[in-house]
Amino acid sequence: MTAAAPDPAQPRRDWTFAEIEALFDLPFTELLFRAAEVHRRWFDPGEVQISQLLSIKTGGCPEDCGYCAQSQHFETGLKATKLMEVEAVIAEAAQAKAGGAQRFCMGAAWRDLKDRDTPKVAAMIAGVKGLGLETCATLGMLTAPQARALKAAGLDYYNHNLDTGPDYYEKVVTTRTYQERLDTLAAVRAAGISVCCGGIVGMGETRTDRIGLLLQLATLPAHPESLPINDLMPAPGAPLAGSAPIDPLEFVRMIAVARLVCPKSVVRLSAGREHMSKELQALCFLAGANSIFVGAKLLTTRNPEPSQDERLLADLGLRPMGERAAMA
Ligand code: SAM
Ligand code: DTB
Ligand code: SF4
Repeated sequence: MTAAAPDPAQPRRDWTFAEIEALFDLPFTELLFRAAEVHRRWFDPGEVQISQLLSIKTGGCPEDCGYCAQSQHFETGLKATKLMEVEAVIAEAAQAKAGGAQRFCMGAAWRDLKDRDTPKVAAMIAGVKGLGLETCATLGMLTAPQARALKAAGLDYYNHNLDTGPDYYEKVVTTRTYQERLDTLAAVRAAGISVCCGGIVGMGETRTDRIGLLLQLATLPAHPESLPINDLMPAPGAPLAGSAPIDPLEFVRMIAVARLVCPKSVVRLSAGREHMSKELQALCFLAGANSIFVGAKLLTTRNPEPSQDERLLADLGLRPMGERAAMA
């Protein structure tokens, strides 16, 4: 019996380290050209998906992620808060929608979701969904029944990042394993929730670690529907805050290679735009990024002002994803 031919309509999931390394090694303009070509094959390159974040429970997190302002292991000066009230979250989501957000992502500084908090979070999800927004949450680890409960409440996406390559992971966080991240991703996928999974660069990792992260993402049982690439937002007091910043062209390469290895994923130019020039962001869109966070705040750190982002999208001739279809 001969093996079934690969389906050209489906993205490859058999990438190797050497193949991804070879993409990084391409001359910069050749890499961008290829990524831009693939971007056009799967998406309208004039469109950008627009998400907005809200921290529904800030700080005091028991995990020790070395990049994070919200870990209780470090003195970052951040004030911890309790889980927000449902009505307050829905009011913030309504404002986000009025400001042009298509998806509303609720983030909590938790290691894992507690069953006692699930009904309240489910009510937030149902309320946000009721406004006509796509819903996303990032609440730490989930069990399979919790993932099903969130799906039943109307959760469209779950964000759970692998953060970096497996070899660098223990330099970044010691309170959980890579495998635990993969287990939550499997529970999310099994519940029928779309997966938002990516990582962070600029944490002192090497290109080998960045290739390691993309290799993991590109060989998951299914590619993430949403793939955020975050540039570290240094949180004073967090151990990785003093990492040497990533070279801007290397950041663009990371976006371009993500686009090539996960061609159908919506690649988000995620945290870090606040310190990026509009020219650098333009290169990222050319390299295949097609999503951003809007709103002056991410979870705890700054994002560009809405007026600045409106200007950016207008200057680049980019429009919100699906807007043209919605008007037709
Ligand atoms: N506590 C949950 C977790 O870690 O899965 C959800 C919230 S956590 C803040 C969501 C993601 O934000 C992290 O996985 C990490 O990739 C990203 N992140 C956190 N702090 C960051 C920073 N200072 N710069 C860039 N990305 C960051
Ligand atoms: C993701 O990949 N990036 C977002 C979202 N998913 C949850 C978080 C960025 C956080 C940046 C640091 C902060 O604001 O605390
Ligand atoms: Fe906690 Fe998430 Fe921050 Fe890690 S990234 S310390 S799990 S809030």
